[in-house]
Amino acid sequence: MAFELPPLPYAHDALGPYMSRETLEFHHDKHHLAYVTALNNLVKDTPLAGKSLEEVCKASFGDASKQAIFNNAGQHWNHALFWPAMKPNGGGAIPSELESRLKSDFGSVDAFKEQFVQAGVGQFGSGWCWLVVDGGKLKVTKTPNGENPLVHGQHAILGCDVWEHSYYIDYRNRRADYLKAFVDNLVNWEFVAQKLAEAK
Ligand code: MN3
Repeated sequence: MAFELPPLPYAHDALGPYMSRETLEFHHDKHHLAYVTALNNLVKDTPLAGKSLEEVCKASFGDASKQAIFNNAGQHWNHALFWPAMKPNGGGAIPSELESRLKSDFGSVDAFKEQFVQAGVGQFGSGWCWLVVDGGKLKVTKTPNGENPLVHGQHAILGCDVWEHSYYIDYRNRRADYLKAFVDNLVNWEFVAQKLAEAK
């Protein structure tokens, strides 16, 4: 069974003005699709064909002969988490259990948001910033390129794409403004809370 591009869980123009229709048309319909297409071509007729996306990520990470497979598998996994973690009119009230976990592990919701934005700003070049469950605690991390928390044994519950293709149409070089809009106006906190529940 080949990997497939998951449909966006909202209309392309639903995230404006924080993420435009044009960005989603390029980012989801072209960039994400290209990772899926490349991944299917790369694993075809190899022992990795038919494996789950998680298995392909773990089996290819850190293996120089499988770098291209990992790049595309990692990016497919990362984007599949990214799209449902946003919603129209997002970034509002945080479900109470998640909110109390953010407060206990970061001091406050604002302190979490600041760490998350700083992780994204501080990722030199392309990559991702994450909210993960690691050893029972919530932590903020960042990874380069297509790398993800999955291959480090962490459970990602939120990730933000800081590749330029994710923000350059709408924010040009203002990565920090994009990250602030993400945490304040785009995040689907109900989805993040659901991912936290699954991490237990
Ligand atoms: Mn991307």
